[in-house]
Amino acid sequence: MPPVRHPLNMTILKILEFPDPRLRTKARPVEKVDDALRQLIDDLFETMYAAPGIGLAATQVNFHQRLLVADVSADKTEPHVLINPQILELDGVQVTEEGCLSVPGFYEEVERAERVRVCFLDRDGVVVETEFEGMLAVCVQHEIDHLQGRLFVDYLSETKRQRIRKRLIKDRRSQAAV
Ligand code: GNR
Ligand code: NI
Repeated sequence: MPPVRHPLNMTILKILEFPDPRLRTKARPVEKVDDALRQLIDDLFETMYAAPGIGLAATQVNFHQRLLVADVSADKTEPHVLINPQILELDGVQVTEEGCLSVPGFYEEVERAERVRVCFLDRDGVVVETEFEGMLAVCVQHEIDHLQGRLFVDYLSETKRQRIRKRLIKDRRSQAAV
């Protein structure tokens, strides 16, 4: 299926699903924040909002550069773009039920830091240093994991991960048969 074209030249991109080996790719730093990158950022938002999801890493759409978007607000009015994010400090602990657009239909508790201090470039290429907390901190840690080829299922037991893996492969096989 071709990608779905939207007004204003936005595109909903195809999201890779576990256990696709491409999700294990370690992203390289973005070298230049230009209009082509901003087009991809718009497509990431369009894809994330359409899913719907609260975050999306470039890795999930098979683009292997350090770039993520997030919006955990209820009314979807607080978009965040992090280019070349680096974690400076983690503190506190929180456990939340996580899901992932690349692991559709599965939700499991994961322990993360309560607060994360990060340095990144914004969509104009300006260096920003900020602290995120609560759900936004969970989301940013989850997305930075994607950029390193790590998924939330990696924090689960081998048994649980295998069960999820087999179920997703089976579901996809039956979808393909329709
Ligand atoms: O939409 C998403 N919801 C979510 C819920 C709890 C913890 C993390 C997330 S991120 C996820 C979207 C996604 O897969 N981002 O990579
Ligand atoms: Ni995810």
